[in-house]
Amino acid sequence: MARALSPEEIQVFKDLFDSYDSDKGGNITVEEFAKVMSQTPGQPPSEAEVAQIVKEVDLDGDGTINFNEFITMMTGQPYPPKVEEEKQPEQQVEEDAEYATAWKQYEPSLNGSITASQFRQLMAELGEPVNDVEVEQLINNVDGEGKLSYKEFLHFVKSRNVEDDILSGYQ
Ligand SMILES: [Ca+2]
Ligand SMILES: [Ca+2]
Repeated sequence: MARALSPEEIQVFKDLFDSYDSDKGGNITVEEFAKVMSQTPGQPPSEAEVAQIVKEVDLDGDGTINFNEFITMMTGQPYPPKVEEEKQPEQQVEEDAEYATAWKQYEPSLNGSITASQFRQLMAELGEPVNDVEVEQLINNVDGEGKLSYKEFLHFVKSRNVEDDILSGYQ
């Protein structure tokens, strides 16, 4: 997942954008872009070359670079960031099926409960081993009987995956 830009970073891009957008119209035209290019050291690109760059960056096809297109060009990532697509229902069902299958090895009806040690084994088999603290919190706090229902289990693995997703966004 792409890292979100901080307000400070966006401000830096905004200042740069404004310096390109010499008539402050909110768009960088080919002419404005060529002007900036001609001020940078080295051989300035021809207007045709600049037009080609603008064309590649111009995602909405209006012939100029707006602020969002500008950030996309500078960062190489879509801006504003694409909203993560909701998980497809099919995928959701498959995932539940995987958990249900794993669960059924210990408790075939999905209506009963498993013990803490079964829960540990189950999670290890899913490739998501749990630590003592998690087991303690989950099993002893949920129903006070030292057992875990399928519903509690499902809730746990799902909320755990969400946390992983959030944390991995910062790695
Ligand atoms: Ca302009
Ligand atoms: Ca455009």
